Amino acid sequence: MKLKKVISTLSAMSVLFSSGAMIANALNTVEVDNDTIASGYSNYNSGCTYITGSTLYNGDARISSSSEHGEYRWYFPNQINEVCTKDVAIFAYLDHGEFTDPEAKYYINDGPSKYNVEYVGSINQNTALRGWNYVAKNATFTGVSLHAEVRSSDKEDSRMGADAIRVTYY
Ligand SMILES: [Ca+2]
Repeated sequence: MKLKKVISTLSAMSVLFSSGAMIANALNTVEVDNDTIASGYSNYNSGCTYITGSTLYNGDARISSSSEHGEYRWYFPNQINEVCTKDVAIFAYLDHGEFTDPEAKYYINDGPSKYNVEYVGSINQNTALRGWNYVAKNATFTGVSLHAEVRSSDKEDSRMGADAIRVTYY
């Protein structure tokens, strides 16, 4: 294989990986959107306002105030039981001009209490792609998992957005 071909193959692989398209042997993928009355999701938020807009996933999202700490929990429709160490990857749907948190932090529930959470990674929402973004993956010990969570970094003049989220165990 010529060097040029190798390089183009490698860069294609890195594009696939960074976009999150390469999730080999995915065991379980959960996608959850916001807590509209019609959605059936019993999500939780603290310090987040409900907004609507045409670029948002299903036309809605939550956003934190720039002067207040914001948190948002997406509850899964079914409890995930992966009682061993698993890699978990988080993807976030972000497409709104006011999602500007430079370090929105994502967590995964990994125990019976809602306070059992493990940090997975962060993303700069201000420079994120429009649409689905790969946030991070991490090896977690998942006993039972009922939700994913995002917390604002509380950096000055920034607002954390919470739209749809996708969590993949593999
Ligand atoms: Ca939404």
